[in-house]
Amino acid sequence: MRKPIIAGNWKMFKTVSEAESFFTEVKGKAEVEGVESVICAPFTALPALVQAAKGTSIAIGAQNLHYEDNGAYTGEISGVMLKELGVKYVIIGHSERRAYFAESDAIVNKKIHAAFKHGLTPIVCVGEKLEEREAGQTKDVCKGQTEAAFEGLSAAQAAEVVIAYEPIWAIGTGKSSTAADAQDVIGYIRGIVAGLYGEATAEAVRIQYGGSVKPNNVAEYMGEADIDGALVGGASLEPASYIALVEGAK
Ligand code: G2H
Repeated sequence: MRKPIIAGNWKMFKTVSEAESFFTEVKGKAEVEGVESVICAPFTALPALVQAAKGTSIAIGAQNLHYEDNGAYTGEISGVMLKELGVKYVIIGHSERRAYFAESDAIVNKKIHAAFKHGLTPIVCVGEKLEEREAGQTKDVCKGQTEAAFEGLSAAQAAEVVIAYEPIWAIGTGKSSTAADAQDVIGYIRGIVAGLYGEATAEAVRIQYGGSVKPNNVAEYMGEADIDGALVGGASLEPASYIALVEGAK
């Protein structure tokens, strides 16, 4: 049985003090038996959140890492640094990183290997652009991104990966994929993993849907056989909304 996982992706929102007050409000509430609750915050807020999350079941994640451990990479943060902080998850290959920071499939793959090297669990984003969807290329795009992401991973590592299927046209737009359409693509992605590693690994991999998930639609997605949770941006920023998302994933 795969444990559902709700991950808030705060993107470039919240100062340290804002993050601390958010956490005070969700502590004990965004903690639901049988659901994994993860907050992926800006780097600056991670130390305070890791401290605040001690003794709770809420895990803390970063939104990016560099694939090298250290070096002359001005402005970057490595897996070594995140691991020492006590961060558990790291989002890799979000479409905003791919679009605005030129992250290729090859870089995404290197970052996934770096995450595993340092005991971090990667949340790997895949998904098609609007024009790709309209051209009927959704599954081909997801296949290419998934196969490139998993290149060189062992079956044990592959089983640990969390995939987030995020159709780019649905991100922050208020337009969400229907649960049935999301299930169709996510079931297909699980089949890609089965082709690479076999059925047992594919059954273990958790695949989230992401793109305008809200408290009022999360249960619909969770009702689908292959959807194991959600990666949520805008609706994860308010404590009451985040709590409702975690409760909705039961
Ligand atoms: C997609 C998602 C979070 P939102 O980027 O990863 O954001 O829920 O605001 O569409």
